[in-house]
Amino acid sequence: MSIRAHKRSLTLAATAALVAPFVLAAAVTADTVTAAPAAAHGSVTDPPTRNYGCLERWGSDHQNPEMAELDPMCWGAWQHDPNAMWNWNGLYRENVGGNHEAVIPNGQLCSGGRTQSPRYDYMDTPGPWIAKDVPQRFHLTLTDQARHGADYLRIYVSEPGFDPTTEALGWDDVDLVKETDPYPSQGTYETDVDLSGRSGRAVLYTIWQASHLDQPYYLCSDINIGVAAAEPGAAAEPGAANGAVGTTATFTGRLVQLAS
Ligand SMILES: [Cu+2]
Repeated sequence: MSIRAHKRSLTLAATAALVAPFVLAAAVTADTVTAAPAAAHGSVTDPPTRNYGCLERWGSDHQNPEMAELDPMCWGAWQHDPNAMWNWNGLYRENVGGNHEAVIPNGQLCSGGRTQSPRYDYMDTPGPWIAKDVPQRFHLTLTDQARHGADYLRIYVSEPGFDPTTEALGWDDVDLVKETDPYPSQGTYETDVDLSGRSGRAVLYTIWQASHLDQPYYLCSDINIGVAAAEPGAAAEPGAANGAVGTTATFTGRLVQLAS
């Protein structure tokens, strides 16, 4: 990705600081039709990554002091560097050669090995990140504003004993769930994720290997497995809730507002 493209994203973010992410995305796209074809990038938007979740919940209200109590990890993230949220789609490295485990140190998986440090460093911080309730089998969506294409999405889940509220994610904390086939250039890449047998809190870790050049993205999404309404035919596990359900529900109105 070109430096110029990144500068443009930053400028837009600064001038549109109070604008919902979908509006911002539209502005970037419109601005770049006649310029660089790939001015924005992408991320897993459902279940949302740590920084995308903070943008969804607080992008239009990021100076609200109530965030410190309602959503302390997002509060910390905004204090650390607001550009981690405005550039929710830029958490990547380049020229990794597929050697993800060699390049990304343990404890730094959620920041892509502190890529563009210090912008995304806070994503590695253990703590009570708001987790999305998901059934054991759910649908993952990666939004690619740049239409880079994907060589693959490689999806891991943290092991049952891993506690993201006290530990930073390492390679020995995750199990590979699936690796997808390539996707052609398009706006979203969707795939089903099957976490049968799992319940409770976990980190979903997605590596998106973009196709336009060697540009992998490293994406942590916090989830509560088996808490949400199950898909037809599958039984929910109401006992798996760990207390985050009420907090998540608090944000429903805000999410609807941002998406409209
Ligand atoms: Cu890109």
